[in-house]
Amino acid sequence: MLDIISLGEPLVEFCATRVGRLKDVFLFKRGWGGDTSNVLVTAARLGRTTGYITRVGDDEFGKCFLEMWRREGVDVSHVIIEKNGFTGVYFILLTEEGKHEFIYYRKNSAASHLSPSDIDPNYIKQSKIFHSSGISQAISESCREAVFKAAEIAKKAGVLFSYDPNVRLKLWPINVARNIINYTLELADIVMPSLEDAKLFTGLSSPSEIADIILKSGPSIVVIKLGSQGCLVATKREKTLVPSFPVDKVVDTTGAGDAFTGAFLAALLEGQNPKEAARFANAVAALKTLGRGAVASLPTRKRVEKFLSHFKSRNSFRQSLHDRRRA
Ligand code: KDG
Repeated sequence: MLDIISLGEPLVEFCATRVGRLKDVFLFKRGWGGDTSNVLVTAARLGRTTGYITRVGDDEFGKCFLEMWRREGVDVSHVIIEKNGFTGVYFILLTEEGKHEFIYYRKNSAASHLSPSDIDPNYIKQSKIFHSSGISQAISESCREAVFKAAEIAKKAGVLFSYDPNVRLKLWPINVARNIINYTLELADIVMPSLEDAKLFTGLSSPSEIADIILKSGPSIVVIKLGSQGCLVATKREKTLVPSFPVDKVVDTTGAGDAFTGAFLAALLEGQNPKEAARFANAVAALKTLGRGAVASLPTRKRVEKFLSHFKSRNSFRQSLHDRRRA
């Protein structure tokens, strides 16, 4: 039995090594991306067992991905290598401090050919969480159907369905995105959108109102990711703003939301409550922003624990100063 299974598209990543327009950047750092792959690699680095349902091309990049997942401990038994297919690619342009823009080369990629017939019900039934995203639903109709099939299998088998709407308007128009996302929310148990995305599919702007409206459609846990502000964790009983951790210098926020998602799911599986899981996930997301690309700077558990203990000792030092002043 695996802890987390996901379905979606991996993308080979070329991250600009300096701020600037595509025509002015000559050096790119090769890495690994694709929101659902990022979630699995995060959770695997934190010690959870994970598996991927996807398709890669029978090209060099497909082989590299398989090597990377094996190295990270992600199960690849349900990764299909598509004959004459190609693995998608994206470029990350750094537009200003910590901000980015994505340029995709993915239309008709191997992963976009995923379809319901690629879903092995037993693989999903034997996991604890099935995770997918709006990007997986946007890349093609057949992949969208595959997500729905997998989510329905998960629901019937009592496997939690975790969903990140991850809106990419380069992949589908907002009216289609809105309909599909709002329908999917009704199937999901855990929903983790960024505030920016949630504004697009709800038409609302307050994180608290957004959380309420998503909770009404069915999920039991909603986390609105607020970037440098942390996140709002909402259940039917309470809503809590969980602050982020300050870091010295944000280099690249690509994949920080996926790092959050992978860490949040990993922490829930370890028995942490949603607020504790959100604090842990905020730490993982903060550490991810220290490096370029979606995967290279994902922390190991040891690194996260060291980071958290640093904050704990800083806070207890502050508390003792405060107590001494009051005494
Ligand atoms: O969240 C980061 C991802 O968006 C990135 O790795 C690429 O999956 C990607 C996409 O389609 O934008």
